[in-house]
Amino acid sequence: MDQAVQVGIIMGSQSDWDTLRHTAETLEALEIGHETRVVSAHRTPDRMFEYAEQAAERGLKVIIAGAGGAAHLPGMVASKTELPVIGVPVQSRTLNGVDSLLSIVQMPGGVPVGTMAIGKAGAINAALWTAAMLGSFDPAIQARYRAWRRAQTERVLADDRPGQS
Ligand code: RP5
Repeated sequence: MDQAVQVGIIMGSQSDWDTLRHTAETLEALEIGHETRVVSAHRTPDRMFEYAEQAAERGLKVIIAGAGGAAHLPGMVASKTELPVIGVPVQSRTLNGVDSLLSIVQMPGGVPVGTMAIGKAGAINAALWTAAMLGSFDPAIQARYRAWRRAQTERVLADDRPGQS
């Protein structure tokens, strides 16, 4: 069954894919339609503005934007769309992602970005937070999200001996 694309996953560089692929994989597990694009705030600013300006009319409901270092992509996209924007700070090589986190989280009042944790955890949680939000309006997504969380709990309960699995 074709899924309507509801979520745009964008990232500042090809090198961010190793982090943002966890967002895509989690959305796939939840059967939430999404697209992935490299859109750089600094190297392709015109593409960034075009993407942000057209996202809502193309039917997207949420934009997840990952970037590292001077991570301006989530904030700049948020400045050009009323869609909810979630920022994923990529773990940078030089400053371990603290630079990315601070660049994304410290938005001025009036232009919100929902900021996740640095790296893989943030990438997964961006997808789960999206499922929680879309699930408020879509019972099928909410049921899949509930099942995903339940399966996680069962996995942890089933394996309480560290170092065995
Ligand atoms: C940012 O610069 C990207 O989001 C990436 O995390 C970082 C480094 O990019 P590359 O030099 O690896 O292309 O814009």
